[in-house]
Amino acid sequence: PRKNLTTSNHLRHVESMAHLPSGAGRITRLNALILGEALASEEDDLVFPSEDFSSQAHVSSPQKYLEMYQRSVHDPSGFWSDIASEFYWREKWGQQVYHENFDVRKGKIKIEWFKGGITNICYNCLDRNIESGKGDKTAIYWEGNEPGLDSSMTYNQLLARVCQLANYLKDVGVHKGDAVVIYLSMLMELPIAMLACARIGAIHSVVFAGFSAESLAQRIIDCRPKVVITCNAVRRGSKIIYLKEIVDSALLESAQKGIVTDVCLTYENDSAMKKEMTKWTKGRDIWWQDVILKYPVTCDVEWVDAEDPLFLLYTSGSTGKPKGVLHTTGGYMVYTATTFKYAFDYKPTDIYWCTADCGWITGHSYVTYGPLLNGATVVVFEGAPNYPDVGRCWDIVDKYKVSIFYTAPTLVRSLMREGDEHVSRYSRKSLRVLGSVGEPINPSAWRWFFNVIGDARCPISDTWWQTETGGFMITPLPGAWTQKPGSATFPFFGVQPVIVDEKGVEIEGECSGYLCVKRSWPGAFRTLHGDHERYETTYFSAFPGYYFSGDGCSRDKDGYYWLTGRVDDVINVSGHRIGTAEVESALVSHPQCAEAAVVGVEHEVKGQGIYAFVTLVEGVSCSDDLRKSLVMVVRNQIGAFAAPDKIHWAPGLPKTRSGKIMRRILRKIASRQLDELGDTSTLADPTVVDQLIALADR
Ligand code: 6R9
Repeated sequence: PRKNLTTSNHLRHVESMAHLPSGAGRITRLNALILGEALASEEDDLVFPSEDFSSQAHVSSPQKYLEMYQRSVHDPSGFWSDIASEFYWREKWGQQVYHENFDVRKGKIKIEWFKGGITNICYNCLDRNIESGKGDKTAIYWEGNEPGLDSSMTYNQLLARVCQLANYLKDVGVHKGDAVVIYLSMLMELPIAMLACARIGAIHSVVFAGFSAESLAQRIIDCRPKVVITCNAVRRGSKIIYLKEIVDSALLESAQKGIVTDVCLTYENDSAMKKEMTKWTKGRDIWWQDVILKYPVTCDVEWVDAEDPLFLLYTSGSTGKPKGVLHTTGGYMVYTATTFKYAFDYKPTDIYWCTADCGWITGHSYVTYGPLLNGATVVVFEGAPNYPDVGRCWDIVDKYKVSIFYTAPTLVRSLMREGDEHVSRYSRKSLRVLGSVGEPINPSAWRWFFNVIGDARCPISDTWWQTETGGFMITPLPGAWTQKPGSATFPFFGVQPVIVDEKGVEIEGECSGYLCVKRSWPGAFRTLHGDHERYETTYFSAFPGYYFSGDGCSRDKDGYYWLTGRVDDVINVSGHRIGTAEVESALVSHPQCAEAAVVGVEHEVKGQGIYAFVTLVEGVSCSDDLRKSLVMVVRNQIGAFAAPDKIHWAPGLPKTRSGKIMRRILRKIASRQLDELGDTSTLADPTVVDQLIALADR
């Protein structure tokens, strides 16, 4: 049942959407809906914002969006300078607001925004908000893994804590441009550490605390940090994870490769583990609590150029080596702040909770920077959403009166399976806006999120974006227009998405193809650390003239965008990007594995699951123990979240005569779509396909 559906609402939106520009929201066939007839397809399933919501929204109608959108693409300099001027700049940027070369055929890819502008993002998050009277406002509510364990911090207190750490980092020799690796769970100290680095112009590289020692070592070797920040252990659900031990092995491994880290600053998380129990390397390891409190609570800001690097965040690509995505300061600041404000219709009275971990881009842009730049109150949650029970999220929502709740489809699906009663026993009255990120949200999960969690009251911002884009690219603006469950709707200000065919030719109107972006936007990444060439070949060479996202996409008759998932060798498991090549190289490092090929398969909760075809070394036979030990290798080399869901024993793999594995066939076998295998005659040995099918359920 569609609530909030009134004829007057309908007509208002239909009329106004009809004026959207080409590609953006032209509604033509609404008669069926207006007459209340059955919906022909998902594309015709519409959810209308309520008058109440729209009338108070920052962007209250399609026309308002259109005016702003058109200005943002016709006059990007004017549009973004006006917004940037709301921040503090020590010195204003130069004559040219932005500079871009998006076309490999015209030379080196280069993106610059606000070059010459001198600023500091930590100053803009904290000092600027304090100066405007928000010093006593709560910046962070921290909720621990165990219910009842919590704390909070005002903007004044947060600034003091950030300054103490910043002073310490300077004292141990961290200078502007130096890297600092942060390997922490969702403690208050994680955003504090990010902000402290930003304050002194150091480049932070947060590594998700679910990554293994080997993955951490790989990242340490790549960015050579002066300091690694961690804690001794964390509780997550009913488990304890010994982070410091993982860091110890990573530091050992990187030292063996000649990369020595001088300082390992360790926070004593005494709710998980006592100091005395922690293994210690004298001279290198320092307890956070022993040193930080001695430092002054004020710290001068290192003023940096808008184009000075802010952080590196590693992400999976289609080769085994993770890519160090580099974001710079000024454009990222303006972009995350603006997207946060509009896509969540943020108001100063909101309490905002994003369930993402700061180890991923969502935690960078929308736990730390975007919200704090807006002076928002943010909930930081250490624990697991199903601990001690599956009602925990709504318990937290009620406890802090959360009004904006931003999460991933995988969590929505997993809670949906548990039943509505775990939701309905909580009030959730404070909720106003919901958000989704990480993977496409299927319409049924969208409906459940909307009807059950949000009581059919709260618009859902299904935000499509990537580590590389820094902030939202295609997203609903709550209240501005009609939503379609499962569609990310329309581009954000300044974003010009295009859909191209295999030849890189732009397709207009209703179509599907590869999602690219035509022009730069302030939050775009500027390079891959130490490998500008890979940046150009991965993102700008597939379809010259465009940034290629790696995602497939379609645009419907009304101009709505529908993301369909990765088209490269990347699997999206619970919203985490995992390169098939990384999993394969972990598997083949097992002494009994001769060859491996990994594909993604549909998974009810995780979105995609990891399905591995494994060929064993001559003479080795398959067994359950071997299966377990193969999974173990992946857990140890990448992290538990990358563990294969299925190991399929493969006497051989389908290969072309030139030796290329035909993944298309493997995907069909993995999803048991055996009548859709297609042409197998070009295979070097077509009989392997039958052998694989025969072994499918062994
Ligand atoms: C923010 C983030 C990026 C990939 C991206 C796409 C998928 C993210 C999505 C979505 C459909 C959405 N993705 N949000 N697909 N609808 N709302 O997740 O960054 O970890 O770099 O992943 O995630 O496939 O290409 P990242």
